[in-house]
Amino acid sequence: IISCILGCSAEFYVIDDRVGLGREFDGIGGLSGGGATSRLLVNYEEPYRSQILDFLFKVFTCASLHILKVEIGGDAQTTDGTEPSHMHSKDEANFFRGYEWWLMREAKKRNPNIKLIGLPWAFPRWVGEGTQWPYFFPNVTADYVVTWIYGAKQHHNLDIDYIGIWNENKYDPVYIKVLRDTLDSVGYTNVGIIAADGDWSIAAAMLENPYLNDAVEVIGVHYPGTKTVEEALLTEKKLWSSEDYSTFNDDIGAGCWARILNQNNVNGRMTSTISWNLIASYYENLSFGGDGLMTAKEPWSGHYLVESPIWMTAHTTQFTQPGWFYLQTVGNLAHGGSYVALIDRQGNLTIVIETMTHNHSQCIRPPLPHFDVSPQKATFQLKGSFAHLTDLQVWYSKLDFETKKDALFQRSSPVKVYNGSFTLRLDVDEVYTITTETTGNNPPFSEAPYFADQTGVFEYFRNSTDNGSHAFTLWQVVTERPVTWGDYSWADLDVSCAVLIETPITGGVFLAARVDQGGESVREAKGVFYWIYANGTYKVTNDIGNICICCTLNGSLLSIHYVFVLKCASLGLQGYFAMGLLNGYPLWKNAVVLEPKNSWAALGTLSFEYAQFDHFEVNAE
Ligand code: 147
Repeated sequence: IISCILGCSAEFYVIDDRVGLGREFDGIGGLSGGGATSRLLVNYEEPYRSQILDFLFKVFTCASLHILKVEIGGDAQTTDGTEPSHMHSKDEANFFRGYEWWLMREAKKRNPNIKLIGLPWAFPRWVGEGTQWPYFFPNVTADYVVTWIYGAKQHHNLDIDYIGIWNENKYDPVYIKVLRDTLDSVGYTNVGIIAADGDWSIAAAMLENPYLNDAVEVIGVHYPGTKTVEEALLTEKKLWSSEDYSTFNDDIGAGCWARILNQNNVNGRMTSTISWNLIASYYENLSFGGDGLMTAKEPWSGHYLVESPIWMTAHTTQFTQPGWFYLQTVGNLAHGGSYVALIDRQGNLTIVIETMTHNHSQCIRPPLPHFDVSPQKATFQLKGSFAHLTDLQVWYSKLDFETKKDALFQRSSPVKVYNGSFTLRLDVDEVYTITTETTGNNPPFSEAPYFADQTGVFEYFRNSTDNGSHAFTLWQVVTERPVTWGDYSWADLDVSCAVLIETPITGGVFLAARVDQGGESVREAKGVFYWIYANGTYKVTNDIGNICICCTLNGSLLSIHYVFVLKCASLGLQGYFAMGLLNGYPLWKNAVVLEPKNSWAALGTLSFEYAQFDHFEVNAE
């Protein structure tokens, strides 16, 4: 954020709530299913599984999603696997199959206000009465779907907010009406119908058919390419991109996601965008591998990846909520990119700006028409309720395709607002959130780049007493000596370890005790070092270098000659005296150690070489 250098001129953008509000914002979401996209997540062990769920759902933490959409399992293959139905046959029901119930519960735990959506991709054969058509007996299908909503409440205390028809398939106005009536008849009047999770064609039908129009609360389309159609606008219904993205989650995927999150509203008046998929938790060589906001496909190792689309999500989700309103003053930037502004009508304002370039923001579909984006200066003029603001919080990302060193959801110093306006110098492939909200949170980036703490912990700190050039400091936050790893007070002890030297003749390993230095000064460490060499000799030194304290410097060991098997070495310290064993055989003893008196135990190698260690044990008094 830089003020103008001579000669540059900024374009002006007005942010004003006096001209009236735009559409109500319904939230950003992720889709589990369609199908089996979360399959591996459920097998992660703790704490990893909870960490992943926090990254997705915990409020003001990373993705902080507003919406979770799940597949209503239909016993059929639906892209990356099968999800089980709650009713394999007409006269049985089980609401504990699969993992979507569990996922919805976990999401609710982390965000009680998260909106839940269910949508069938497929149905068990009995629902179609033996056909491939679920609308022959609309009551049967409606009962089947409403039973799922009932089971969610009854067995998991989950309130489903929206229900869909049949993913990317034909809809039937009669079925939609029957579904609405069935929902109402059992008291689910608050459950809204989304239709038809395909193209925009239902909009024209709604204009013709008042019953259909009444029954549908949200027109949900897939992969709209940020555009809408005239009929959809004429219905005056909520318009959602109820499935979108489906792009590999590298930085181009992040560019796609950042662009459509803004432009689905700017160009298409849509008020919700839902990512297929929530999390890539399926084997990568299945269809559309890696097309999730993050990746967790190795439950056996616990490894998972928080990919850049998670941070693009945070730019909107951490500073808005469903029920906020878009302002009418949203739009495109003069030199490419877009901005949206949202308000909560209680004084809070969030502006999200993106400048994604064409080649760095292509989604899987539809094809993206050419456009240009170039660096630009943008002056935002705050009017109406926001004219009086004096400073705003700033969050920043840059997808850097040249250096590959991204800035992801970084907090910057607040921007000063002078006479209602502020100016940003925008480069390409960036996202800015400019907001009154102070709740933003970026937990995994508490450390400054390249610093590796050795003693104490140094965290990024927002120094609120200094709004000038020191608004962000590095803050040492440990104020008491921690219960350290290892025991700094170890004095009299036995250390033992099975060791395997892999380098013949020149290789070597050590076991040590009373080691008084680590980190940067480890080269000056003193202690008792018991060295074992591949050439069949050993040595005992008082430092990590070579001050010998044991006279058998060149002592030859009968059995130590390099062999590729583990040998058991032990080192014993008692007062001023040290002794060493190899494979239980006392090799040396009564070596005198005056200093240091106590400290860490350690193991290591003679040089940068392969060696193996097993059963490291410390027995201290
Ligand atoms: C969607 C499905 O709804 C998802 O379950 C998942 O399969 C996703 C993967 O990208 O795709 O279905 C579509 C498949 C193809 C197109 C659009 C949606 N298409 O070719 O336009």
